[in-house]
Amino acid sequence: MGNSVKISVVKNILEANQRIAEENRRRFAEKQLLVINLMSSPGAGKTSLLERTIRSLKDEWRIGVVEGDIQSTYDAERISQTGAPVVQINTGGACHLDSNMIQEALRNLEIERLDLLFIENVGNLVCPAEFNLGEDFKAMILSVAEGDDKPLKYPLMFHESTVLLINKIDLLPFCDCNLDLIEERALKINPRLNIFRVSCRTGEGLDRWGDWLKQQIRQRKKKGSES
Ligand SMILES: Nc1nc2c(ncn2[C@@H]2O[C@H](COP(=O)(O)OP(=O)(O)OP(=O)(O)O)[C@@H](O)[C@H]2O)c(=O)[nH]1
Ligand SMILES: [Mg+2]
Repeated sequence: MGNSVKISVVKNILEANQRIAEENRRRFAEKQLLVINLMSSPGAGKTSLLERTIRSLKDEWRIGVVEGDIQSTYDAERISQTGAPVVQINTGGACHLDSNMIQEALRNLEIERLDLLFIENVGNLVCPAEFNLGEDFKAMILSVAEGDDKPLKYPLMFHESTVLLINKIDLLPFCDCNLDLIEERALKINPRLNIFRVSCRTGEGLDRWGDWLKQQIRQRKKKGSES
């Protein structure tokens, strides 16, 4: 009996989240805006990737960011240095963003002026993957220092993501981490993953990621306003 009550509460939360996510998705589609939900454990390199990506694409495309953190405006300040419009969400303890928080944040962002919106989720390798925000797709970062066993231990995020960026490859000489093994394990969970090996420190691999992203923005515009 106790169990069934608990299950139904969780289900309600996820259903409510999904409903608002669909509203967000319709709004994004109307504007033909590509929206990417960026997830990883704390410190894997989400903000560093955004800084690099914005700087290399900003002459061609208009990019905005929603920053999700438990507290502080530190990441939003980093992003604003690039000149991109940014809104900070503080979850006040929650370990993930939900679609309602995104709906609120959109009040402070002129999305009609954007081609691409990144949502940097709260650093956490588990919970963010459970909550759709209305994005076109999810992208995740795994840094080599976290170890090549992570797809085995945290499969949901790998399963839900369209993109896997393996970051900090400049640190490979100092880590016991086998990149081929990460890819093999991740692809077993999700064969459709697009995988990029990158370093946000040296810039290695980021051109390929940037080219792929530009292609996605163009495709989103071609697709028009269907969600
Ligand atoms: N060596 C190395 N360090 C990196 C790389 N990418 C990021 N870092 C460093 O890793 C640390 C964390 O990077 P962030 O970009 O802040 O990571 P994050 O995922 O946004 O962190 P949270 O928002 O706190 O979850 C910083 O000190 C970065 O300079 C990389 O490719 N190589
Ligand atoms: Mg960050």
